[in-house]
Formats: sequence, structure tokens, C-alpha cells
Amino acid sequence: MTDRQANNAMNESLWTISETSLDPQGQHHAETIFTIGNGYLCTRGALEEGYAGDRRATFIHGVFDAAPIVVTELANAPDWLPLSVHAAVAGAGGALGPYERFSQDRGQIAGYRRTLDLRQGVLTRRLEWTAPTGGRLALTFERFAALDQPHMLLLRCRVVPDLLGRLQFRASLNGYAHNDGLLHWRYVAQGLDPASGAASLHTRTRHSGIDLVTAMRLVTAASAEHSRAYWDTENAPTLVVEVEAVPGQEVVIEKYVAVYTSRDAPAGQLCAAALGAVSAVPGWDAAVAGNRAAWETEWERTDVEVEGDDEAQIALRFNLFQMLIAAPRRDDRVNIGAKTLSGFGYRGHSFWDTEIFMLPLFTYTAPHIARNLLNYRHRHLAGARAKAQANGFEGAQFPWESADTGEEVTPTWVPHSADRARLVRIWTGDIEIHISADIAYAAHQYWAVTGDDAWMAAKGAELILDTARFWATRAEWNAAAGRYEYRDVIGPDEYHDHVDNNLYTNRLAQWNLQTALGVLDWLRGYAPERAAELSSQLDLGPERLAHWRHVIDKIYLPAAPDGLLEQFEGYFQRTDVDLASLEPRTKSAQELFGIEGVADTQIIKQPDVLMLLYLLRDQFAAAVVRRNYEYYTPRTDHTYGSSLGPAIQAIMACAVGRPDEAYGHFIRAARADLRDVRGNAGDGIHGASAGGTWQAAVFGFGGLRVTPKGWHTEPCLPQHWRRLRFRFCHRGQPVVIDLEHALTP
Ligand code: IFM
Repeated sequence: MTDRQANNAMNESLWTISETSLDPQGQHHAETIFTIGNGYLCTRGALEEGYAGDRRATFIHGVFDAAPIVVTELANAPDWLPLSVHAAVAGAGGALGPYERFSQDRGQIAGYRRTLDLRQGVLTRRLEWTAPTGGRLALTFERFAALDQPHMLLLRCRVVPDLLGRLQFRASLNGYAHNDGLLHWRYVAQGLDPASGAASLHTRTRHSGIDLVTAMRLVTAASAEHSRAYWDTENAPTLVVEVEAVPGQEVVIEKYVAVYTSRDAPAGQLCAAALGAVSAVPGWDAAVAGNRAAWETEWERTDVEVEGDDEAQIALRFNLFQMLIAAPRRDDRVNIGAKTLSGFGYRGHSFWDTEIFMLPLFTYTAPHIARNLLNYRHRHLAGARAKAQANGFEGAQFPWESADTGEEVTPTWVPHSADRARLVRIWTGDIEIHISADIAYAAHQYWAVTGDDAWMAAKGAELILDTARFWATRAEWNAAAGRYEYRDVIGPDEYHDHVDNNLYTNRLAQWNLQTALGVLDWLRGYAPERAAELSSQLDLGPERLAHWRHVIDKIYLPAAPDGLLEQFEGYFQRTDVDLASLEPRTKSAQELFGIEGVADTQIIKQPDVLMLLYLLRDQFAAAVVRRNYEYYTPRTDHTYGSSLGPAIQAIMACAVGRPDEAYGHFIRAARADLRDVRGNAGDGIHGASAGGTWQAAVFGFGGLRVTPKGWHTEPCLPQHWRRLRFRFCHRGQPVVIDLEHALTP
């Protein structure tokens, strides 16, 4: 091997995730890891032919349907994957024996390898299978969701038989896809299009009435084809192709699939659109080339290169890939769920995870995607206003969990994880109010980084002003103490609920109000008519603005005199537990102490004060950052608390000049799903952790800061990193940051 070949081979390995055996116990985790997608939909890495107990799923942005308890959920779309391979061996006289269905839980498997190529989003599985009755097949399955053609899904199966006889391929579209037993789809129609030979299936969600048509076409080398049939099985139309099997002679079958929903086009046009799309596929190689070119553009913008740490390099790319396949590129009516589009967890609902953890990646590298996500919030101002009004406030109070309508969709009661007969009250939808400021923060950050004044005038200002209206009316005046307060809330640390004056909430509310005043001033100069329009629509008269200033001045910000900030009023009175003394442990502090028990302690689930110091870094002195870092770090349940924590903790460790400590937190975030650190990756990718991993690399180790004066870096690389290279876009200008690190001997 030449040096160049060796280099290429090594570089390839920095772009792939592989497994060399199929672990039935870990199959849900593997399905999540091997999810493919294109920002329109994602498909979990279940096997084409199926496997007992699998959780096969395709989730399409915006395709929600009502569900008990959880209000609404992304409906698992009709399954486009099924492709089963059957082999029949010819006997001595040429008569065919019975067909044996290939399955990984029967016969013998050798040379198994499944690989996700992150560079172009292609999932490949190779293996040799010996049937229980003896025939042998070498199989390769490849699949991808075309990034350049969002409605197109492509699957190819190559088989080299070591037998004489016949191969049969059965390819279906399965309308019985369900969400843990709940079937969201009603059958509408199906059929075979004689002109193209493509089959289609039309279904409709039961409550939301979304129509979906999926179509498929099968392609084989005509010379090898023995016969072709269409099985009109209701709700599972199937195309069947039979091919002669000759030892050593490869057979290739391609399944082209298109998906359209009535969110894309009128219901009456979907069938023609899907059939047209599968007929127009120019061939496997051309489709691969188009997809590859689209991915090249994505990676050109977003890749982060690390030298000196292959694990970090691959993990960073994996997390970026997961963000990129979930990111809506052409639709601003949808958001990214906490578990992206890769699993059933959190039912596709979006949280502050988007604005604070995922959005910065897009704001800095793909502003068009960030804008789509922020537009989603703008479109749902009506829902946020209704929520504020229902609670007796003015302005926009965004829901803690949001789906297709912008209404609050946090379940009120859920079964207890250990004892499903018991119900647990979920309070986040009622009192985790900081999300309104988080959204305003993200809108402002987008503006600061992109300089997109037109968007700020058209949409961002309204988001910031109307959330400010909410904060001003939600603030309670405590006459005895002469201060405004936010009582009965939940801050980022959810181990403590029903607290008063959570510092993160109070300070971000104050920031939201201050920023709103600044934005209104700016708007009066930039677009006076729009300023007048919003002032009248939101009733921003002098009295209201004076009240905002009063709240800003008199909001209570709990703190101790020596720079130590109090997470919420009374936090320091809770029992101070030495978390380190509980090691080694395998459970979260909440599991060890119970829900009420942990709330009586100072143990926190995720950074809360440190989260605030991260977001408003420029407003706190270095000594304050250090003092609070030292206090809160040992009290945080880093390993078993929230997956949102480690990336932020890494950034703050860099802020206090501790890169190697930061690395421990960073790699915990980076591995969250790859190594199933919390044991729940089977429910889907931890989207906030994935987005946070990018932030930890760029804002933590890279030390990138954008201020009104421009951008600069304050790098803080881990000892063993030789180089960190990333790109972003500042006010329309592409920037490449290339940081080298002289290793200490
Ligand atoms: O938004 C988060 C929250 O901060 C912690 N619990 C899980 C939610 C969804 O990821």
C-alpha cells in the first residue's frame, strides 16, 4: 500500500461507523445509530428482511397524529424497507426445492459487517449466509435517503449465490407500521401502475388526516430476470422478481421508493408525484452521485476536523451527521424533536433542546436551516399567545413541548418508569417557563451571527418583543422585598421543581426584556413602519415600556456576596451531599434518592447556573465564573443526570482554563449515543447532546466568540489534540479556523 493509499484508507475510517456482529439485545441501539435520512425523513437502521423484536421506523417531519397521554406523536410512516431474499436449490433433475427465506436469525452467518458512511449517508451491510438446508449466499445491502431529492429513498441488494437454482426477491410497502402497537394509518388505496411497473400505497393518518403515498419500482438486469409478479396484498403491495441463480454470478436488485404527503402537495396529486419520481430515477450510480455531491456541500460547511484523537473525530462527525439528517432544509413549518427523527422517544416533540443546543450549529454553519427552525417558532406565536392568555398573562409563552400546532403538548401524567401502574405528574408544561427566553435568545444569536436584518425586522423582533411582554406580566411584585420575582418554576435542573426565583429564569427574563428594548430602538431606525406596526399590534406604549424597565431594575437575582450565585431561592439551605462519596454507582441521583429525596439535596441534574454563565458569558467576571464552576461542578450528576449537561460542562471547563477536565465532559457528550452511555439510545438520538458536542468543540476548545465587534478565538485545546479545524459563516462571510497545538513532550 502506498502512503497515499494508506492515508486514504485511514481517512475513510474516520468517516465510518461499523459493527461486526448483530447483537439481538442491542438491536434497538444499533437501529438508532444506523439511522439514515435527508432532513425530510429519517429511517432507523432496522434490517430489510426484518428481525424479531425490531423497532422499524421512518419518521417524516410534520407528520403527527393524535395519541393517548402524549397528546400527539410523529406517526411511524408506512415501511418502505421490506425486501426479503429467498433461495431455492435445483435438484439433480433440475426441479427446484422449496424457497428458503434469508434471515439473520436462521442458518449461519459469516463475515458480517454493517457500516454507515457518514460522508454520504449510505448504510451498507455485508454478510455470508448459509441456509439451514445448505445453500450459501453472499449478500450486500445498501440504502440511502437522497439528500438532493428529499422524497427519494434507494435500496440495493447484491447477491452472489453459491448454488444453482433460483432467487426470489419480495419487495413490499407496509402500511401496518405502528408506534409501539398504535396504528396511526388507515388504508386508502393501492395498485400497480402498468406503464412503469411501479406499485403504490396510499394511506391516511387517523386523526390529523394527512395523506401519504409511497411508490416503489424494482430494477434488475433484464437478462437475469426469470419472472416478475405483483401481489396485491391489502395494505402491503408487493413486487416479486425471480432470477436464475448460478454459482458465483452476482444478481443485483434495486428498489427505488418515493414518499409524498399532503403536507407537500394536494392529496389528489400524491400518487402521480410518487409514481413519477420512482420512474424518473436515472439509475443507481447517477442517484449515488447526486446524493454524494449534496453531502459534499454539507460537509464543506460543517465538518470539524480533529488531529490527534480519532475517536473524537469520528464521534464529532457522527453527531454532526445526526444533526444534518434531521435538519429541515426546505420546510419552515417543522422543528427538530429532542430525539431527532431517529426514535420513538419524546414522540417527536421539540423542547428548548433545539434553540439552545442544536440551533447554534445551524446559525453558524447553515443559516438557512436556522432560519427555518426559527420561523417555525414565529409561525406558532398564536399558540404561544393562547398559552399566555390561558394562564392569565400577556404576550407569548411558548410551550415546553411543541409539535405541529404550536400548542402545549407536554403530557400531564405519565406512567412511572419502574411501576407502570403508578402515574407521575409532569409539571414541565406548566412551569418550565424559561423556554420563552431561550427562543428569544436563539433569535437574537441568529441575528448577531448572520446580520440578517431583514429577518429580524420581519420575524425576530416580534418573537423577542412578544416574549418580553410575557415576562413583564408573569413577573410578580413582592412589595415587602421591593422586587419582582418568578415563583413556582422549574429551571434547567429538573431535579428541583416548584422553586422560586430560579436564577437562570430570572436573569434570562431580564435579558429578554433588555434585549426587547434594544431591538425596538434598532427597529425604529431600520424599519420605522414595521416598528410602528409592532408597537400598535403589541401595544408597546410608553407605560408598558416603563414597566419593562422597572422589572429589569428590580428583578430578584439570588446570589451570595462572594460571587457565588444561588441556583434558586433557598438552594443553599438544601442538604449538601458529597456526590463523589456515592461512587461507584450505576444509577442517577434521582433513582438513588427518589424524586422528592433528590430535591431536598443540592445535587443537580444538569448545569443551571453554569448554563446561564455560558449563555451570558460576557456579563460575568472571570472570578464569578470560576467561583461558580468550582461550586456547582461537584454537585452535578454528570454521568447519570441529563444528557444535555456534559457538553455545556465541557465549555465551562474551558472557560476556567481546564481543557483536560473539559475533555472528559466533551467525550461523554460525544459518546452519548455511540456508546449508549445512558442505556436509552434505542429511543433515538440525544439531539441536544449531538448539537452540544459541536458547541463544545467550537466554543469550548476552539474558544470562538462573536461579539458586536466581530469574532475572535480563545483556544483551549486538550493536551493530545494536535489540531482543530472548523468553519463557520459570519455575516455572510465564510471563515475557516485552523488551530494548531504544539504538544508538550
Ligand atoms: O429538554 C430536556 C430537559 O432539559 C431535560 N429532560 C429532557 C428534555 C428533552 O431532552
